[in-house]
Amino acid sequence: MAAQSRRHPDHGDAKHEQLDRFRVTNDDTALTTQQGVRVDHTDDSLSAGERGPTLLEDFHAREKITHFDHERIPERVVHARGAGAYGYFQPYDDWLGEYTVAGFLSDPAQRTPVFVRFSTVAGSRGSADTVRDVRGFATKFYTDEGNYDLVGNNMPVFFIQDGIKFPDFVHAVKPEPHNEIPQAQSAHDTLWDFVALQPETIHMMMWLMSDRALPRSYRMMQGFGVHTFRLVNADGRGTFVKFHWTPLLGTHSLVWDETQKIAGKDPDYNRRDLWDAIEAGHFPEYELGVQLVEEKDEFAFDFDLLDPTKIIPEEQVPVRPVGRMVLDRNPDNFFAETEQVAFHTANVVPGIDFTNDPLLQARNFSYLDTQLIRLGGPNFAQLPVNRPVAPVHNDQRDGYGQQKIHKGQTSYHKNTLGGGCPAIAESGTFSHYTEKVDGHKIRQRSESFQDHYSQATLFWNSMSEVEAEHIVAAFRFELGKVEHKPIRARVVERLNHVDHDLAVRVARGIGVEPPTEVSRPNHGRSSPALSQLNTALDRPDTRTVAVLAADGADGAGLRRLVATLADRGVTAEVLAPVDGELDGGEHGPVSADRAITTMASVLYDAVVVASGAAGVGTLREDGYAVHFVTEAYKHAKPVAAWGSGTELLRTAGVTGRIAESTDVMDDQGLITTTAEGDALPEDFATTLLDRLARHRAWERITESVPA
Ligand code: HDE
Repeated sequence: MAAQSRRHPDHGDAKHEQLDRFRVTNDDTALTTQQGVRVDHTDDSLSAGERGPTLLEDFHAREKITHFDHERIPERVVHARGAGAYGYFQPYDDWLGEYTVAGFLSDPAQRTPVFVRFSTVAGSRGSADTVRDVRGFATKFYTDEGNYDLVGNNMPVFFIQDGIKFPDFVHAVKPEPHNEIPQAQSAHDTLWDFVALQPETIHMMMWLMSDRALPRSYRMMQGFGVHTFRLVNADGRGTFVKFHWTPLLGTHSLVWDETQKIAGKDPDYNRRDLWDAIEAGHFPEYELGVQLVEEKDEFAFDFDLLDPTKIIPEEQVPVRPVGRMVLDRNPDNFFAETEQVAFHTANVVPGIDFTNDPLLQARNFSYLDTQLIRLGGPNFAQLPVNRPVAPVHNDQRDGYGQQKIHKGQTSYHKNTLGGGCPAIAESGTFSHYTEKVDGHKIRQRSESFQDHYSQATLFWNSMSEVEAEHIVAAFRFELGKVEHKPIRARVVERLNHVDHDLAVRVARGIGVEPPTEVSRPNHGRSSPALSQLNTALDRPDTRTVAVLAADGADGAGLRRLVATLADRGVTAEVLAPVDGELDGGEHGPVSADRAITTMASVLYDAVVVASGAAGVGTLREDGYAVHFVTEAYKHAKPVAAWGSGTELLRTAGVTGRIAESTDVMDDQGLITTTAEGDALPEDFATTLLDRLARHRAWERITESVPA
């Protein structure tokens, strides 16, 4: 019952009441055809004799197979692989009411149901989660005034400035057309050919080569609306706005070697993490924040607010908190909900409007257009997940899959025969912002969009040493996969415009002559908000820890540790050479949650080795166990051991210092003590918790440790 109530939280949610009308189960039912005719046999076709031909008359077999033949719809051309969840959004207070009439953003009494779909971009529906890619972060707010879709990404800028280049960009990043290789990868010739020829991509490429492209979890990544949008208040006054989502658990990433291994060990890693967290009641939470710019300040920046390859540095315009989103319910059916959800940037409600950002303008065309083919016609807004909770009445009629039975004689405006209804609304309507526009018809981008490098340099300057190293390694990896050598050299030349040292470091790793001259001096400015090391580092909850143990393990110490971790919302799983019960000494048996061979260190946030001389002896002879520790250490994870468990660390070749007394030692995230049993000190667990909250021991040097 507890699990059930968690999955179906009762917060008077209008969207769930609506969805409930569509939910069906097969509990206590009999098999029927689509026509409701009961079926007594579905394993053998109707045939002329036991060994004879199948009869066309078999309507049940034909219907069953025909429906199956038509089960698939086209996957999204981008963002095909995703995972979704329901929840709600609620403003903290009413301060934003000064800037927008959108009640769901400014009335703290309103709790608006949402559906969020996270996604990768380049890969197909069945591709792995942990590839180097941008992540989609699309939110549908089912507001009382209609659906509002904030269709964002986990990076605040985009590859191109104008939507007309989007087909070119997507063709370049997707698998190459002649052999459909590589799947869900940016490390190939066509992407980098495009990048080298389109300098506006370079800022986004810095983000894509950074740790941002490898999120540890959808629950631990930021979201951005990317474009500058517009808020409109009751007086019709407009204010420019950028939207930010900030995860309460902090923004954290995996390391590259780890992501590649997870792609094989658990291709559903991020999707599973989201699902499991919600099932366990660890509801992901994000704070919505806004950067506001008065219209009079439109030209106060050294970049154009309409240019989606630019951020507004937070040090220039702070992010002001608006409210909180909680994701507390998994969908019931992946296809019906996560696959059929249809986002559209032009789904806006009163109080939110567009700007002339040329990327946004193209999106406002594309999203409706794409749903028409993907969902097979103009009635996709009637699919349960897409239905607004606000009433819908208009004169649009018919079309494939029409679900409504419109009564009455009229379906036109104006009419007298239908009493003039649906009538023109008099209040609560959307009125387009009355921006004055004037200009010649030209194909020409504004001069104010032409500085492609300053913010790429800003991003580079803002990285911590380890983040910068990861960026260099990523460029080396990706360009090292580019077969056509002149493309590598052209990208290095671009990087030389971002920062000379960056270009030289990348060139040295890919067999390209490093540039000798500085193409563009580094302006030296940085923005601390861009570094993930400045994220929340005080939340260990929802992390998972593997405890390696074998027969003879220290059951008393183990119980102490697991209890302290559980108190802080951290899950520990006991892994042993084989599944089942372990001898846990005088404190009775310990049950192993899984066999080591079914898991891998890359699926955990930290690894602990239990004390117990006999058990540790077994583990030291077990290559999987030894590798488990080495690999976690290599990936800068907290690695801990108590009592004789420390001997496995030595076998695993860790380079950090190991305690020689009962005092807990923390050497760059290597946490050890010789104590065991009931004497295992409390701060063994609390040190591990602190390290988990800080995510990784980035200061650890691991070059000599094998991967
Ligand atoms: Fe999209 N994008 N996009 N995009 N996008 C789609 O819509 C498109 C862009 C984003 O979970 C498609 O329903 C164009 C920026 C997300 O269902 C399509 C341009 C940003 C999702 C489309 C962009 C995004 C999409 C594919 C350049 C971040 C997944 C299927 C003008 C702010 C939504 C679909 C979901 C999906 C077009 C650029 C985010 C083809 C033409 C910038 C999160 O309509």
